[in-house]
Amino acid sequence: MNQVKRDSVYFLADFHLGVPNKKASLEREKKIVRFLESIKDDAKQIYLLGDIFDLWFEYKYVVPKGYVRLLGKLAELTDNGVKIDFFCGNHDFWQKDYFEKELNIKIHKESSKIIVLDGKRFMIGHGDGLDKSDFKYKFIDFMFKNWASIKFISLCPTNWFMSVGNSWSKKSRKSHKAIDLIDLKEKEPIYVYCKKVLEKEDIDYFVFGHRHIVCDITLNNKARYINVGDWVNDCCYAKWNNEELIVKRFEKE
Ligand SMILES: [Mn+2]
Repeated sequence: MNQVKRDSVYFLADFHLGVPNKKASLEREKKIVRFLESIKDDAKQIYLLGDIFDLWFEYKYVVPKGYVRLLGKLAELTDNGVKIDFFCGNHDFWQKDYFEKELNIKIHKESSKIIVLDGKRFMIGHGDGLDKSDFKYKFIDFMFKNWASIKFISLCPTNWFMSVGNSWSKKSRKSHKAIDLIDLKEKEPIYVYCKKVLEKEDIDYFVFGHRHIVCDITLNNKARYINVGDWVNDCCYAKWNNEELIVKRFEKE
């Protein structure tokens, strides 16, 4: 058997599997699987930066239906030694231990984390809840993510919560659309956050999702803010090849 040399690190986000309907979601899922197949001999690490599912609420004994092609491919990758980390987004925050136990994928619930690759410092995460002074967001965040709410939801009938949850999730995406049209930079919350972090921290690359906008913005003489966009429209990803971080588009390169 040929020895494969895996040395690239990939970042991707916002697949939003499950919407807008089964057909479109399945098509997207197959495309993502083709992408994962294309990098399987090259990737040493994959960071999934959240909102992979449009709604994921995991119960003690039950997980949402569907997505078996993606789950199977992720299992194949980790079985073959590719490391995968999953940063929960605002749509798929309610993970328990299914991904860790079944797929050997590490789950992160923190809003961001600093990782070091080849001496470069990356701050990565989904991209929501970064600004701790945003009280409106913090309140909503608290309502849905605290232990008691999660326990309460898990005791509600599954069918009831999943249908309420799905319609909430659709609304949340619609509200996204309106703000996605704003100018980047000073009006872009993640950009503002990155600038603030740079006042205190030494970071080379900020990599986030959540905004459904692909961007690669220079922040100072070395730091960049990269948003990998979504797979509903953009199908982009960022690749670290040990020297540089490149943003690429799958099947349109
Ligand atoms: Mn999001």
